[in-house]
Amino acid sequence: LIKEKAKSDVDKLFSGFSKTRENLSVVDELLTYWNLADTDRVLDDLEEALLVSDFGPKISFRIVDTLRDQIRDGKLKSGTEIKASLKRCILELLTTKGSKTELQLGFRKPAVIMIVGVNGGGKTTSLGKLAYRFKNEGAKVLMAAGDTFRAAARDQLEIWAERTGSEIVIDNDKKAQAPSVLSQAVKRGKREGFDVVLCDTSGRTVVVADWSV
Ligand SMILES: Nc1nc2c(ncn2[C@@H]2O[C@H](COP(=O)(O)OP(=O)(O)O)[C@@H](O)[C@H]2O)c(=O)[nH]1
Ligand SMILES: [Mg+2]
Repeated sequence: LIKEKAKSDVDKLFSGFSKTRENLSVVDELLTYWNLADTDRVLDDLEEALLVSDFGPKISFRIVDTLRDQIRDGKLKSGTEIKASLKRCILELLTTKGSKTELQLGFRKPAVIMIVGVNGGGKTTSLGKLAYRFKNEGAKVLMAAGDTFRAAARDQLEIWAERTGSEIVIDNDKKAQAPSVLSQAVKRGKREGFDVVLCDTSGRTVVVADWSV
């Protein structure tokens, strides 16, 4: 019964985040059978569960440190209390706004942002999120489809441009080269008074030497 109740609590908190919820279901197991002697192991596992659920290292460490302090001070004596405290920590993070959430574009127009990183690391998705954020702040956004390696990458970026109401520069030529697409985009950004040019790239892999911008 306790396990079921705990599961429904966690489910309520994380409904809508299906991947995250799946990863966090391990927290249920961890805390249901928690006892004081297991604290270090359980907190390590909890930290891992938070990390794979996209909480980010800084936030995950902060949450686990808070719980560790509360356990050490005798404020939390059962798995249920730890779970309640975990919920409070997460809710607090979600509801308190940081003071520095505003994105700084710098003084030159357009600001050029190039997203780089390993293949599949979330570059294009992050670019879409940035575009959404900049649009909401009233900026005129231009995207540059600099991932010329994967044909589908352009389509993926086009969808983000539509979703966010951004303009996009694409070179549909099969032999299109990333530097040429990006330079076309920056030139257009200058000419047409865009506030920001968001450059997508193909990232890099160790096995394909020239798969990079
Ligand atoms: N869980 C999770 N998945 C993400 C996140 N960002 C992107 N993804 C997923 O990771 C996969 C690769 O993302 P994509 O943006 O195409 O990566 P890219 O190859 O670096 O451009 C996609 O299935 C995305 O939905 C994130 O922050 N969390
Ligand atoms: Mg991509």
